[in-house]
Amino acid sequence: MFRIPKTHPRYKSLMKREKIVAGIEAGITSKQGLIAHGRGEAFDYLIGERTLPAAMRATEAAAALLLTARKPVISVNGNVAALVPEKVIELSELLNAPLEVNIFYWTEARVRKIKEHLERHGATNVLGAKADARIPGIEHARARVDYEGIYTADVVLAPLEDGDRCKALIAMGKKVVTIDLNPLSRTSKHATVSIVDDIERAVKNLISMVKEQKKVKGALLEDYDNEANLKEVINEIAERLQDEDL
Ligand code: PTJ
Repeated sequence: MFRIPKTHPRYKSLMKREKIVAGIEAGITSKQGLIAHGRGEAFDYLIGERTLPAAMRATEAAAALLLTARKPVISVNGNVAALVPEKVIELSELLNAPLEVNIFYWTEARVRKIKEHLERHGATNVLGAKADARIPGIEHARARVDYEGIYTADVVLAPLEDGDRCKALIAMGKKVVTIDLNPLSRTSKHATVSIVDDIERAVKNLISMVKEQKKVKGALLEDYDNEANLKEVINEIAERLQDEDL
């Protein structure tokens, strides 16, 4: 990894790049993952590299949905595995939800490497290698899922997801929580709950909220409207840009 001094004003952002590059070198992240990361960075700049109030409300709703799920599953791709391996494992343990490796740029080797990478970080229940079921209506590799995992899950947490698969999972009757810095993406629009935030910040917040809500069991979901929340995100970004001293 390239050494970035902690005093660099863009330390956090540069370290994320280093993790993605290391993921590519380890055969975990796809080269296309770099491009996706760059798009995310651009949105994060507009957002102000912090969690927006609307994203916090979405995270609360997501925690409630995941805690009340019968069978939640967390989908992990090459970017997620490179950026937040420990955090997705912690969340998986708190929710009793298995991790399932599910990638768009599918190769058998990459599925195996992501699984081994998560196991090296302490994961004990990583699905995705069987791929013994298919999500109907999708022709690309992300249709390949484990029957005992995503195929029979009622709620899927699918960060940095593909719009097609999000739509297809919803068509199967599942609820989908996504984390995507782009509030205009097809995934954000189709998901049940879209958290428009950076994956590191969002998973950290989700962990805290799952811990809090485990005690209270609120009815946070009743008033949640994803479309309205995405509009709120866009308003908050626009307000920030108007107020910004350029
Ligand atoms: O590992 P694979 O083969 O499954 O490939 C993973 C990528 C991410 C390359 C693949 O799913 C892909 O091409 O995704 P998209 O369609 O580019 O969508 C990724 C979305 O994630 C974009 O809308 C980005 O803005 C967003 N994004 C990128 N980095 C982050 C992010 N959202 C949250 N946190 C990030 N750090």
